[in-house]
Amino acid sequence: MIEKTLVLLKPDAVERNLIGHILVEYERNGLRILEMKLMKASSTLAEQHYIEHKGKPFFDRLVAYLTRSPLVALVLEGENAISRVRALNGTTDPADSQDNTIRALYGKSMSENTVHASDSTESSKRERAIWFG
Ligand code: FUP
Repeated sequence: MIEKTLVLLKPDAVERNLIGHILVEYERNGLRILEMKLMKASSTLAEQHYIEHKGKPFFDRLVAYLTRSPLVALVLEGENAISRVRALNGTTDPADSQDNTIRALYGKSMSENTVHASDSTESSKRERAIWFG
């Protein structure tokens, strides 16, 4: 099934000039960039994006991280894009991520793990609406 997924190249990726390094991984795997923008996220946007984590101990740190400097938001499209992009990204904690995943290559820590990708059809729809209207 052809799917769309919402990806963020988070502030630590942009700060370290990793945009191109990360995009090449997606493009090389046949995923097409449908939308893309460099922007500084507001707290409101970051809180909406991570609403499922509201109230958790790491929530405020997560919002501060996502809003501290520009990020890249994009929509990727391809066959089984949602699960494929999650696999390319690797597990949430870069320390546990499989070799050659984006988080294993570039992730700094659990709280600065460089990339985000939607985890289901529903979250893809919700997150694409948040970032691209
Ligand atoms: P993922 O879907 O892999 O981005 O992971 P989650 O939705 O579980 O977590 C969202 C973000 O919260 C992660 F990118 C990292 C951060 N997080 C923490 O900082 N500490 C935690 O214990 C869990 C998640």
